[in-house]
Amino acid sequence: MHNGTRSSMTHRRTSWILAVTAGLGCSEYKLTGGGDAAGTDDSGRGDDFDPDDPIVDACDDDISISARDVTLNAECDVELSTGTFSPVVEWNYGSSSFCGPPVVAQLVDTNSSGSIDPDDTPIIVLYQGGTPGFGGGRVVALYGDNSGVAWTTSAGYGQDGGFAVGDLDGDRWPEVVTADISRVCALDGQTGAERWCAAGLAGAMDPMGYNYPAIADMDGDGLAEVTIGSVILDGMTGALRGRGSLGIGAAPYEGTGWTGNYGAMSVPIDLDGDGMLELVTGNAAYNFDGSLKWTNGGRDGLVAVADFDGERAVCVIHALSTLVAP
Ligand SMILES: [Ca+2]
Ligand SMILES: [Ca+2]
Ligand SMILES: [Ca+2]
Ligand SMILES: [Ca+2]
Repeated sequence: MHNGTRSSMTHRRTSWILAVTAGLGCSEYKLTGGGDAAGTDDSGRGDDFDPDDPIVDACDDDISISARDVTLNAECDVELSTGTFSPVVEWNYGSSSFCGPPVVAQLVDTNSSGSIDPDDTPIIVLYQGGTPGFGGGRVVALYGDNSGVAWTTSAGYGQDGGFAVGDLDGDRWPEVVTADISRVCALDGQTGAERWCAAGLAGAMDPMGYNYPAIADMDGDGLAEVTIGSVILDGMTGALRGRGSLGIGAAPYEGTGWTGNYGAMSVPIDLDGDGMLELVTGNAAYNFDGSLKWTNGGRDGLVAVADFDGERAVCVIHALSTLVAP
């Protein structure tokens, strides 16, 4: 899977990780087409929260779950159907080991319209090379139609973690955010040119590189911020805007034979509907300046945030270990 002396360790760590976060761990894969490569995740809020509507609620700090009746939404019912799945490799790129999930987005004005639009060919962005646990992989942008490499960086920016894509400076051209083991960088989406790097983030990020940045307008001023672990960065410059003192959105490896934590996957979301997003980790939510909005006094963990019963009360779920019993 990986070259280097730490390959077996990383591989083994990953096997546990996949138990709870399928698709986020390492895999030696080939890129396959044939599907709708234009699917993109929207990191925007996309909710219908009304800041004037007091919503505030939170899940009980007690991690034990007490069951209660909720109305079943039958609109989402899908009848089970079975069949065969026979994927075909449409094209592939490279022969070296890749790690970390790629991202797909329209980054290059392939139809020469003068702007990024839905008809531009989606670009696949991934890390190539590098050293597991240390980063250093170059960033490669591939045309989704197999027409070649759009751009590649000469320097390394990550290896095991993920990317975030969004317009950081408001010029309507997207940037690509990378994450190494202690550094977050923004690259020009059209060329891969480095826009800025924020270094010195060790302790706020996964030391093995399993870091997943996000883009959000944390303070509602119309300008994007970048979040990673317990840190909030200015989207234009990478300057530190806030740094929390507790969790980073990482789950302990306990029970696996390994020590330490996996991941930095914090979630930017408006927990209380006041128009200001909080950065949520497994044991704390941080305000824009990094101060504590909330803490459960417990351990860190991987998190997901949702309103499960439609009562507009947001609940935070956190996994306290990378090991999940069958
Ligand atoms: Ca275009
Ligand atoms: Ca931009
Ligand atoms: Ca902002
Ligand atoms: Ca808020």
